Amino acid sequence: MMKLLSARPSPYARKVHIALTEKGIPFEVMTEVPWNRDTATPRYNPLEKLPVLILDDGSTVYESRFILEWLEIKYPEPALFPKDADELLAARKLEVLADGICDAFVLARFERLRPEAHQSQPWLDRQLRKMHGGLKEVARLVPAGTYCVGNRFGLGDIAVGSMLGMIALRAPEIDWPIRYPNLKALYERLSERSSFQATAPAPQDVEAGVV
Ligand SMILES: N[C@@H](CCC(=O)N[C@@H](CS)C(=O)NCC(=O)O)C(=O)O
Repeated sequence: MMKLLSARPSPYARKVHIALTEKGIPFEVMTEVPWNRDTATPRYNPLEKLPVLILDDGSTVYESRFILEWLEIKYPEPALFPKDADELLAARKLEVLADGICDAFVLARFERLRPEAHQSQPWLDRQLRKMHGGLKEVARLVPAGTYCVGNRFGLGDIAVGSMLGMIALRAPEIDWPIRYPNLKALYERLSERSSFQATAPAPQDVEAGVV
């Protein structure tokens, strides 16, 4: 059976977990803290990041966007990528934005872990600006009262939903549910799905700093 190397707070791993669940593919979860000294992550991905999909023959697929594409090619039904070209591009754009917001959060988080005297406020401001700018653009692109693209659940919802869940948990001071009622309604709708309920993010203890 396929294995998913995952971390409980990771929005990138959540995307893959949701896609596997929605496609009904049997898999086992291996929960890791990629920052810990004893993590297995580098054994499966030389870039030392999760999520990683470990296949039955021992080969591996990593990088959440690529994993979702790999899954769509290998397990086309039920489709999570829109068939219409413009809708597919719209969903992929939302994924670029959602992942980019998560990337900015990660950069800010590690900056905040540095000794206070060494932290760069301009760098922190820059990442926060990207998060706010990204959310504003996602809110502009997501229609009110339905799924992200083409009235059907799919890639855009997986990416945007995973990102919103991460912001809700890790950056609750960002007031996106008040500012963007369409995103709030979308997140509530997505949270009713069992694939979202089964993958709700949770913090993990990181034993050391960066090793
Ligand atoms: N672009 C990557 C990002 C993955 C990522 O940053 N994962 C984090 C966990 S949330 C990680 O493993 N970080 C370890 C590292 O960057 O060395 C993806 O979409 O898969």
